[in-house]
Amino acid sequence: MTNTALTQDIMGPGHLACAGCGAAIAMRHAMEALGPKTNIVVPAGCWSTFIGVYPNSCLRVPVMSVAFATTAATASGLKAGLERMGRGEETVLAWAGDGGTFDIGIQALSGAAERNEDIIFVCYDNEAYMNTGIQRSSATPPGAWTTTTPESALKSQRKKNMVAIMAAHGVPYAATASIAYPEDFMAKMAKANSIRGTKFIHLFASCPTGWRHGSELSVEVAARAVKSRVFPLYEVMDGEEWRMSPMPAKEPVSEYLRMQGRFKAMGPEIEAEFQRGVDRSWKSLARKCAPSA
Ligand SMILES: Cc1ncc(C[n+]2csc(CCOP(=O)(O)OP(=O)(O)O)c2C)c(N)n1
Ligand code: SF4
Repeated sequence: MTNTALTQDIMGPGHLACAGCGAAIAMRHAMEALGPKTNIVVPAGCWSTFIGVYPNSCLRVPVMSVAFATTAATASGLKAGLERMGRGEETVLAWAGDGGTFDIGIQALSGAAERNEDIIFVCYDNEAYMNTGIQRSSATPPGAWTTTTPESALKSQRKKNMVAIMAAHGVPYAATASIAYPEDFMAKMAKANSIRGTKFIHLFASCPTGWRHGSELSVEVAARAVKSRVFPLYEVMDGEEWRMSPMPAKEPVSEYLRMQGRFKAMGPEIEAEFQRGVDRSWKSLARKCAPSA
């Protein structure tokens, strides 16, 4: 898909992200789906820095930059304020990295989900704290190098299952998406926008700087994550109805791993364990998505 398919032009030129940044690509598609009546809340992270300095934001909608832990709380308050002003039909989009979602933002997000606040929360997941120099987060996959998991001590813990956590809150809508499948991502954003209550999108967004791959490979890396079932695409309605999105045939994880410098110290044993972990997660997801008898 080329940018000619994007008509709303809400994200203008001039952002300061690295070339090939998946999180930058993603915002164009998100805004295409949501339209101009959107208010965005962004915590500390790469997006809060590369968005530009007021009045030169690359986004042509209101944006609030907030403290790291407060994204969902601020988004909740913003929505309440808009409703009070008679602008309740406007969308509030919280847009946070994995550090700001899986780790530091999870308390406020859980609170907002429990209250079923009418917000869309997108976690652009680049699997580490990129803006402060590539530190491990609870979204970093096992076997990955980061500056806090050096080659001598690669990450061993599994990745937190954030969609399952949100589904356990019973939110009306939760889904995964990828920058490599923009039509699917935009359809999920539009669907989220049509539902009242808390919506959560877990978006896989490659980071050439932190993942150690060429900037021209960002979309291909993200596509291989889906094809190898490292990052399957699915939706969960009301925390109960799990549905797989259409996906390509399965590939082994080896090519996905080989494309990225962050996995280069892995070795065959850790790679085999990585593949087993992916297969286990897939089986568990397939069970949840299977129509009940
Ligand atoms: C309470 C608090 N702790 C730490 C920081 C420093 N900090 C700013 S951005 C950032 C990393 C954000 O990581 P993530 O949310 O994954 O977003 P990314 O940088 O990957 O876009 C950190 C640790 C901060 N601003 N506030
Ligand atoms: S470090 Fe990664 S996430 Fe941050 S701007 Fe660069 S490519 Fe994007």
